[in-house]
Amino acid sequence: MTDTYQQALALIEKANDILITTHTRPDGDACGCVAALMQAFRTRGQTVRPLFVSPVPSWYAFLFDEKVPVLRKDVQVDELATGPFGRCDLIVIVDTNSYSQLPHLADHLKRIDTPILVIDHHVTSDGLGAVEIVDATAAAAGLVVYDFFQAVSVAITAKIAEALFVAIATDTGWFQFSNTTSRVYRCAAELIDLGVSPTELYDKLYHTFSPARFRLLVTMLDRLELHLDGRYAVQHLVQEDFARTGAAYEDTENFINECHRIASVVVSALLVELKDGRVRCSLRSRGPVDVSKIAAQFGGGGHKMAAGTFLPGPIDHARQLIFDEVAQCLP
Ligand SMILES: [Mn+2]
Repeated sequence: MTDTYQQALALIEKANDILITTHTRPDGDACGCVAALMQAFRTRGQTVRPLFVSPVPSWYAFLFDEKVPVLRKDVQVDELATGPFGRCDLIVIVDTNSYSQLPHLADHLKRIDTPILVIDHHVTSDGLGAVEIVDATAAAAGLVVYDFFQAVSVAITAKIAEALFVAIATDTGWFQFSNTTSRVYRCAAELIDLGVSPTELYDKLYHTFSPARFRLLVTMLDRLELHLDGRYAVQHLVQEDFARTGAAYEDTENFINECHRIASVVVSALLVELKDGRVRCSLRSRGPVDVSKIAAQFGGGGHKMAAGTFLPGPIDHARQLIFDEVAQCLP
């Protein structure tokens, strides 16, 4: 067993009351890892308190036995030190190691001296953890959790296997993205042997649109613009679109991938106007452009093929900012 695994295990064994969290806009990897770790900790008899900085999308809710509380909605920032969350003696952060990904929780984390264990697969790191299990070669944090469970002999129940499968399958675009290595397939195969039904999960994850979400998708597709010889695709959604369709902000998850069905598209951007007027920009790349560098220009981050950042509004201004950066990468 590696030193890092040993240190992580030591932290976990000492803990009675564990707060577990993940990045804003939690995706399948984030939700799957949190659900898997919660199961494992609870089996050990530990108290586990999940706390997210934004809501669990409805299509991942089946992973959890309870409704996961959201900071500033169900739990206020000043309750973190005084309420039940103040009693926790270990904080586990998965699928991120960046303060910017933990809005409103970051300041609390900087202030306290509760040990933090980070389990992540991103290159971007603020070094949040006292102990950090980070594997930037892993396609999903779910693989990092899986390897850790194997190394420290955590029994992977069917429920844990399902959560880890969701983590791995979603971060690889259901085994379609270029990060889908033999390691991914091997792990998926092990999880299937432990009781996962991929067909059932696929239905739960991908055939779940509400009519409102579908109408929002149609609106976005209708706004598609192709630039730079069809290599750059940009789409946007504004607040009025959410009001008109009845869809929610988290409904935009994975929308950006749709335009990559167009053969010429190398880089894509989806700009979503937020309630506060800022614009959330998601970026995807297929090919040589490293979109995490574009995101980093504006204080964001991510991976080579998938990244995101916040931009000042209005939407036309944000679109120009991103276009100028993309144009430099696609001469
Ligand atoms: Mn991930």
